[in-house]
Amino acid sequence: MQRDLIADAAVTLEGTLAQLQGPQTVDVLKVQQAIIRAAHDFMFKKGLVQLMPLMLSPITDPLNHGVVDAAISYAGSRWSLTKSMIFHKQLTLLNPELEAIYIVSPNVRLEFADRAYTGRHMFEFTQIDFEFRNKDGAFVRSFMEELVQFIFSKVEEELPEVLAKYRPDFLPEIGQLEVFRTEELEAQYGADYEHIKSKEAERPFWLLNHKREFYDKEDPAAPGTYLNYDLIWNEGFGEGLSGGERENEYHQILKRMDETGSDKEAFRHYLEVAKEQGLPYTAGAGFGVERMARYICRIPDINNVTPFSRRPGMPALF
Ligand code: ASN
Repeated sequence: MQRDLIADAAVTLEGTLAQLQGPQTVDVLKVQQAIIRAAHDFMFKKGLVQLMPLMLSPITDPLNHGVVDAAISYAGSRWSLTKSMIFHKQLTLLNPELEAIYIVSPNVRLEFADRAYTGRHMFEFTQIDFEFRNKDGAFVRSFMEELVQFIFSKVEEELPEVLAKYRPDFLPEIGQLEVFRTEELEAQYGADYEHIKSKEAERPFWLLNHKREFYDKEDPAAPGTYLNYDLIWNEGFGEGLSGGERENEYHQILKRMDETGSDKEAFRHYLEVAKEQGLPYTAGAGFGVERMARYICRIPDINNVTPFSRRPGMPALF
């Protein structure tokens, strides 16, 4: 996306204060609040138990792209700021009393400056992250469809004046979303398939099979493909959620770690649990709160969704 004046001015005190005090910021904050309240309500109704967020951990999400390492030494250990709580979700479900959990999870991902103007990246953000034991991807996708519909209905009911400003044509009906596969879209549209399809689509859609982190399960029926899924917002807003069924068998995790070049030593306790006790079979996903607010309010640059600039690779004053 193009650089815009407000965004560039955000590194000056004047620009920072303009964003902090602007009316759009208040609208967006109300939308985010409505999203989180509705998500809590929905999760409670569906019986998911809330886990408090952890900001520091000896292991965290390796992600499928490089970021600046955010780690500190403390108590004789090396701790990373959590990029997601993926492993904590899976480990928490070792407790036999828990079937499903969720977290309102602040994530720090110190992206490089090449992501400064994608419109979709901030170097810290919040995702609502959830995980089910003994459920598959199809279950998680229909859970998410119901959740998005519930959130959209609440936003429409509670904030009609905000929606009238940004989305007078209303939010789309969710129902059952169309499902595509990465390899199909790539064959049809070329390398930029996700962006092109996101711009063309009239409603959000699912995109299956990304080659990603070692924890997303490889399809045993079709090795080399993965049982994961992204929810892609239409109108060009792009990825809003990612999730998958998880690798839980020790040898398969090792194989996937070899393929992705992961640091086995850093994950030794996780691997020990997988080997000695066995990890539960789980599936889940997480969606970005700021990205959903950006979609609802049709804001081109996600850095205008926050009162405090968090643009990748760029300084901020507060
Ligand atoms: N929340 C995502 C998941 O459940 C992981 C992530 O944020 N990278 O798969």
